[in-house]
Amino acid sequence: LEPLYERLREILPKHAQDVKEFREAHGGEAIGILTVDMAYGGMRGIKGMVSETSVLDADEGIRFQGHTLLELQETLPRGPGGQEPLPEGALWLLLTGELPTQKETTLLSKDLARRAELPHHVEQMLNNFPKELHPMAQLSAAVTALHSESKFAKAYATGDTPKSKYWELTLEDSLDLIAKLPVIAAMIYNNVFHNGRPIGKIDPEKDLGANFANMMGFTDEGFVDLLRLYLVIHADHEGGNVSAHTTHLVGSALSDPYLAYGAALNGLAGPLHGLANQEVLSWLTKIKARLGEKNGGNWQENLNKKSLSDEVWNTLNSGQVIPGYGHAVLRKTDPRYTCQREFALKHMPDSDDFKLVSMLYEVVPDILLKHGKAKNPWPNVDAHSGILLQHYGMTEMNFYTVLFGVSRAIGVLTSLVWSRSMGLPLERPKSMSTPGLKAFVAAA
Ligand code: NMX
Ligand code: MLT
Repeated sequence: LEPLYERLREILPKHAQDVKEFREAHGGEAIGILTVDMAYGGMRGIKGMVSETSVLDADEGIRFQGHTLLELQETLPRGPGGQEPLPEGALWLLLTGELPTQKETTLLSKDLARRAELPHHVEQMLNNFPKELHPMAQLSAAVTALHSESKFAKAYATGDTPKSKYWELTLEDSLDLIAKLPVIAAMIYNNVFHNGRPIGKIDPEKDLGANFANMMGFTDEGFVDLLRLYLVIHADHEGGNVSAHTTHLVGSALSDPYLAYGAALNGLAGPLHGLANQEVLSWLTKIKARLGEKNGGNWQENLNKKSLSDEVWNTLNSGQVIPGYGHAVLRKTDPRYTCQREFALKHMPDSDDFKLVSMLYEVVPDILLKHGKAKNPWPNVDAHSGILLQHYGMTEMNFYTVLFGVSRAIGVLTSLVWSRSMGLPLERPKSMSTPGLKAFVAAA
């Protein structure tokens, strides 16, 4: 992987110097105001951290190093016979800010295949977990246990590793972890849902998505391509979301990438964050059961805007959120939703599940607006992903967030590399108490 390292040895120190000069010239300039509501309101809208890999615009959606997802679908190298971008290409782009060539992407695929093996104790741990333990809990525990492999932690412990070396050690651990995640995920999938079926061997000639799909027992080219797309679009969503922010926060204590990402996965496992993809599928399943209740399970016959509106209102009136809708930053339809919709239009236009999801798209935003609470009534990434996986036979919905977890590592760990290269310090914002805030306001 020397070409990647060489490129980064040019790019990252130059960037760090640029940041140093920028801060010397403009470090004292204000970039926003803080209000009492922001302190109570989950810090929404506060520009309080730097993340170099991607930026989210409320209307346009995410850009990876300046590129929209649509641009990446057109420009990133694709897998053999496939039409979707390779996650390795996204990884290269997020790390360097440059679109990789096919050759560079293949180099990365081969390098990741080489790093994929798990230590025996992690395999043993995964094989010992009870099937009932949620796949996300298994994933986060296994990632944390990979701490035993950390080159960063070992080098730090020697006491004579200069700070200038931190980013390279972080990168080494990050690449190792990104390579091992599909193996861990496939073991969890096969253990929990397929009686411990062996995952087989990684093929060094294949890309990460193809190997990942094959280890879980999927060989259909359509599924492989979907998985590649899935791993690209979930990879990064700027720095403030729960999983990215957690990686940044824990990593800022110089905990190694395994410890930082293990913590992030515990946040991704929450229903308001990554678990929403599972919640969506379970909600759709309940809707279908109710629509089919009175006519022998034939829910399709009762699928219309009126019956769906009733379902949506029932969910809201029982005090639950509509999973897959709303967002803390986005104020329009998530482009990650749109590109999955395009995929469905291309590959499964006649699917009944797709019809259901499409009709919800016509019904839910108006209802959420009438309901009057959600600031964003439009669908996010999680509203669509489950039915695509169902279409290709991955029906086990409590595994879906694990796929998100395999992907998210690509963005947040590259961001961690950038953070270490800039020497960003321990994150430690100031908190206040309510009496303190009241006193502050009274004195102002
Ligand atoms: N259905 C019903 N109510 C909603 C929804 C929704 N989809 N979205 C927001 N609200 C409510 C929210 O619960 C809050 O109510 P209350 O004042 O009673 O606490 C109110 O609207 C204002 O919330 P917002 O400011 O619009 O949203 P916030 O930034 O706090 O939260 C989400 C963002 C994404 C957590 C929220 O929209 C939500 O719970 N959505 C459903 C879960 C989901 O799809 N999560 C996945 C996000 C993407 N991801 O992968 O991480
Ligand atoms: C994400 O991909 O992390 C979600 O859309 C949540 C967010 O950005 O806040």
